[in-house]
Amino acid sequence: MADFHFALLKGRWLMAPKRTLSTPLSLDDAQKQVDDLSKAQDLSANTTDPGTTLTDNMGHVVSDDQNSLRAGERGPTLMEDFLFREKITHFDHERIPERVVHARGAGAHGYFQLDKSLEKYTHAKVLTEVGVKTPVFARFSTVAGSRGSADTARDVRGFAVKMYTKEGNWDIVGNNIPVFFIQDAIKFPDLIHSVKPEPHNEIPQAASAHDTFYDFIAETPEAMHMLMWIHSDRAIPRAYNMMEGFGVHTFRLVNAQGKAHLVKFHWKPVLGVKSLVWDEAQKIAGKDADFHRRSMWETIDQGGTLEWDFGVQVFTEEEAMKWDFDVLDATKIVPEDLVPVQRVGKMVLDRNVDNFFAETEQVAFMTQNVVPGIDFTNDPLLQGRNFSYLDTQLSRLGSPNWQELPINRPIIRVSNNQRDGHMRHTINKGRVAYFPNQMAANKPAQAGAAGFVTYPDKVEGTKLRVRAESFSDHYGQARLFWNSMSPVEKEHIAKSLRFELSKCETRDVRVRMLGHLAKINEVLAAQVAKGLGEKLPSTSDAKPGGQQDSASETALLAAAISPTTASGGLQKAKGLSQEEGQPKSAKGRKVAVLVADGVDAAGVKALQDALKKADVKYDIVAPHLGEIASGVMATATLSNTDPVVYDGVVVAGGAAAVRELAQHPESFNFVVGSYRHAKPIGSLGEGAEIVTGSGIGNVLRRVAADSPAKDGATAPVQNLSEVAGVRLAAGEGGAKLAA
Ligand code: HDE
Repeated sequence: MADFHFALLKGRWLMAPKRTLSTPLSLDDAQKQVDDLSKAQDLSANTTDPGTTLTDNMGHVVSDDQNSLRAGERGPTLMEDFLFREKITHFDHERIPERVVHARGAGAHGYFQLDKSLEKYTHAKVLTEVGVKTPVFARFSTVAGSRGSADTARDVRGFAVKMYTKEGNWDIVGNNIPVFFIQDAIKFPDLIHSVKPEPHNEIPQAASAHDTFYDFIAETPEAMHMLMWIHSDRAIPRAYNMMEGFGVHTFRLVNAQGKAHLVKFHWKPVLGVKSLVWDEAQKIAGKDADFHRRSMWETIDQGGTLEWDFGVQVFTEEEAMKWDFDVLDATKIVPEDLVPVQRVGKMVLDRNVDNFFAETEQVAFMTQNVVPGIDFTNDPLLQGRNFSYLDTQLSRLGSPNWQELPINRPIIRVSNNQRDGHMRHTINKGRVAYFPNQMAANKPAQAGAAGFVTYPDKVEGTKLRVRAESFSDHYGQARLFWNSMSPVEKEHIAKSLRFELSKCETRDVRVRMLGHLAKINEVLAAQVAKGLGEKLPSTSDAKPGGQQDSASETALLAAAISPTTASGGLQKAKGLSQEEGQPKSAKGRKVAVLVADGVDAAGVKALQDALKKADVKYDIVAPHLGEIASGVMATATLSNTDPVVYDGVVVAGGAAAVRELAQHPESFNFVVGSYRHAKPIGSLGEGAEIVTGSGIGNVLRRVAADSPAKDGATAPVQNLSEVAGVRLAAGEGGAKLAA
C-alpha cells in the first residue's frame, strides 16, 4: 500500500494519493486496490433483477396492467387510471437523442492488463503496474448511420475504450483508421453535414456515396489521406475483433521526473486485421444488419473473448521536429518504420452488457478523460474534441449528472462541491458546498502535485485564425498508403471509388474528385475515370467506356507507385497493408454446414469436432429447424439465413439428404454465393453433387484440371482443413477458390 492511504469513512473508501511514485506496489496489492475500488463503487449497483410481483414506479403493487380502467365494459377510458398514465408517459419518453455521430454501435465489458511497464515515460498507474487488471468498457460504432442502420456500411469504425483506473477514468476515444478527414475541429460540423443523409430527402442512410459528401471532400484536400483508408478494406471490417484501433492524435506521456514524450496509442487485434469484400458487406446489410454486434455478442455469450494487444509508439518532440510532417496534424500517421509499435498490454472483452440502453447507449466517452501521467498535445482536432464531448453529453443525456450513471461512474470516489441539477442521484450531506471553507476544514482538499497537473508546455504566440504551414502537405501520405497496398487492395480501392463516385449525380463533383485522385496516383485516377466514363486530361491510358480487360487493369494498378512526401522519406510503410504480417487463423470464423433429413450423421459429427477444435463457429443449416439426425440439430434454415453471413460452406453427405437439398434452390445458392465472395467450399461424400450441380460445376472442373488435387481427386475442395482454413483478404470472384 505504498502509494495510497485509505481511510474507511462511514463505510466508503476515501483515498488520498501520495506522490511517492518510486515505490512499486506488489502486483497483489495493486490488484486488490482496483478490486476494492470496483466493489466500493459497484458499477452494477443499480442493476435490478425482475421482481416476482408487478409494481408501478412508486412501488404500488399492480393488480392488472393489461386492461385500462374504463366506465363500463365497452365504455371510455378514465382519466383516473394513474397506472395507464404512468405506463404510457414513461413509454412516450423512452427515447433519448441518438449520438449526433457514431449513433450505431455496440459495446462490451472486459479488462486491460499491462505486460510491460512504461514507467520510463509515464507515472500513470494504469501504464506502470504490470499485471493489474483494470476494468474497461469498449464501444464500437459506425459514424454516419443512424442508430438502426446496418453494421457493415462502408465507414470508419469508432473504437472507444473507457478504462476505470484507480486514478479516475481514462478514455481512448479512437477509430479503426489512424488518421482523420480534417485538421481542425471547427470543420467537423461541415464534414458531418456533408456525409449524413442529404437534408432535403434524408437519403442515403449510412453511406458516403452521395453528392454532398464528395462536394465537400473535393473542396477539402486535407481529407485525401483518410479518403484512401475509407476506400480500402479497413472500412468494411469482418468483425470488431478483426480491426485495429488507434488513438489517432499524438498524446503526451509524462514521467515521475516530469519529463515528457509524445505517444500514439494502438490496439492490435489478436486475430489480425480481416475484412469483408464490398459486395458481401452490402448484402450482409440486408440479411443481417446486426452482423458485427451479433458476432461480438455470440462470441462472449458462448464463453469466448475479444482480444487486442495494446501498443504505443513513443518518440520525443525533438525527433518529431525532424520529420517532414507535423505530428500535431491528425491527417498524418507516424510510420511504424520510423517508430515501431511496442506491444505493452492487452485488452480482453469478456462480458456482455445486461442492458443495452443503460450501458451501451448511456455510456459517455470523452477525450478529456485522461489520468495523471497522460496529457494532451496542441493537435487542433484534439483540442476541439476536448470541448465537444462534454457538451454533447449534456444534450444527449440531458443533465450534468450523466456522470453519475453506473456506466460512467469512476471506480474511485467522486468528491467535490458540484451540486444539484436534473436527476441528481447523490445525496450530498452537510452545509458546505464551496471552497475554501473553515466549516468543513477545507474538505474536500486539493491534492496539489498528487492530482492531475497539466504538463507545463510553453505556449506563446499571436492570436491568429490560420493553418500551420507544416500542415500543408495533403497528398504525400495518401500516396504512401497507396504505395503500401497489395495489388488486390489497390484494386479494391479503385473499385470502391468508382462505386461511390458513380453514385454522385452531379458530374462536376465526380470530375473534381478525379483531379484529386490524379494527384495521388494517375493510374488509379485513370481507372476510376474509366468507370465514370470520363477521360483524365493528363493521361493517355484513360479510355472512356473502358477498353482494357480486368486482368490488365489489375496489373496496371499493381505496378502504379507514386512519389511520396511528408512520409519520413519512405516510399512504402509497414503496418498499412492487411496482407502483410497479419496472423492467419480460422478462429472466430463461422461456417454453414448444409444438412437435410437422411444426412450422414457420423460425417457431420466429425466435421463439428474439427470445427470446434479450430475454434470455428458454425450453423447447421437445413430445410427445417430441429433434429435432423441423432446428434445433428439444425440451428438455421435454408430460408432464414444466407451464405453471405458465413465464411465458408460445407455440404454434408448422405444420398437421401442430398436429394432433399437438391429440391431447394437455396442449397445451390449457398455454393454460388460462397464462390462469389471467394470463400472456401467443402463437401462430404455425396454433398459434392450439390457443389458440382450448383452451376459453377464447369468452373470447378476446369480448376481441378488445371491444378489437380494432391490425392488425384477431381471433386471440389474436400479437405476440411481448407474449410477451417484462412480466408485471405481475397479479391472478389472465385479466383482464390483453389488456392
Ligand atoms: Fe468524435 N464525437 N469528434 N471523433 N467520436 C463523438 O461524442 C467530435 C473524431 C469518436 O462510442 C460525439 O458522445 C469532434 C475523431 C468516437 O460513444 C461528439 C471531432 C475521432 C465516438 C464528437 C471528432 C473520433 C465519437 C458524438 C472533430 C477518432 C463515439 C457522441 C474534431 C480519434 C463514442 C459523443 C461512443 C463521438 C465530436 C472527430 C472518435 C459530437 C468535434 C478524430 C469513437 O462529441
